[in-house]
Amino acid sequence: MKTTPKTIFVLGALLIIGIVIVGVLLATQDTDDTQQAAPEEQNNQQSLQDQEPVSPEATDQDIDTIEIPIVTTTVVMRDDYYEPAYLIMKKGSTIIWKNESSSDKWPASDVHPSHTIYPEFDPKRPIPPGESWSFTFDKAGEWDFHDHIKPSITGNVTITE
Ligand SMILES: [Cu+2]
Repeated sequence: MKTTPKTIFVLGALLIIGIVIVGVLLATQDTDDTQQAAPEEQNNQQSLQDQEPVSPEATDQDIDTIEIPIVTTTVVMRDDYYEPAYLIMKKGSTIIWKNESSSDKWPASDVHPSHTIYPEFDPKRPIPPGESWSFTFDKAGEWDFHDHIKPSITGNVTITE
């Protein structure tokens, strides 16, 4: 093809027509809802992908915010230990102290022998083998306890608000 002014004119006209067609197509796409939604979807997918690496942290936060329920649970009093000896419960929860040992038991709040830290947390009598004593914790705090007859047996109950 010879490079004549006519050829340049034709090529220029084709170029202008091409630019106009591309411009019209782009303008049509901009007003098309489905085409506008696509970038948002990609953004959402991108943000979900961005969140994946932090999901373990989110799980930790979930664990931190798990609500401790109000429960009634049993602490078995063995000859030389509590089972379990450490508990975490919500205020209003109840412990049933069950004596499955061979001798009298007397679970009570520290401090031995006065039990003044949580005075109500004290049956004020021995619990014979095979019997139980229930106590409902209505005060939040960390309460150490012991066996009043054998004070070397100890435990702790944490009561949350
Ligand atoms: Cu005591």
